[in-house]
Amino acid sequence: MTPAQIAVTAAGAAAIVWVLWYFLLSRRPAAAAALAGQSGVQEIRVLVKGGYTPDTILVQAGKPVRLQFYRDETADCSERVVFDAFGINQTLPAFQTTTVEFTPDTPGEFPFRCGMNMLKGLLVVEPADANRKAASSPHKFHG
Ligand SMILES: [Cu+2]
Repeated sequence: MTPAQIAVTAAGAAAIVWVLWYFLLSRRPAAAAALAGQSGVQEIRVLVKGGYTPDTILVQAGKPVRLQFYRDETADCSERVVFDAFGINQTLPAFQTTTVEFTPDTPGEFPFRCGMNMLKGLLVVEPADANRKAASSPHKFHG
């Protein structure tokens, strides 16, 4: 690996550790969203074990969403997670964290589910906050 690749890998690992720490130590209610730094990526960790925890995920429209599904079981039921509205049908290996990324452009409520439509969750996309949007312009210069 080049130093740049190592740096990117290390940054990714640090981000994952932060997400784990954040959601394990801060006992949040059902809905949770975190804006991670200047990138404005909304990172949410979801525990997959007999269901989705949290099963309601609150995000803002127009900003990238990064869901970290940790599947803490081998039950076939939760083998896949499906977001019909976003064309996502992702395999979730057992005892691993799988990242699902997309950007919801329109506010609304978008169900997600397992491949068999037994486990269910809901992604709630709220209109982007006008003030926040102005402060996190994607065209901001990175020095
Ligand atoms: Cu299922």
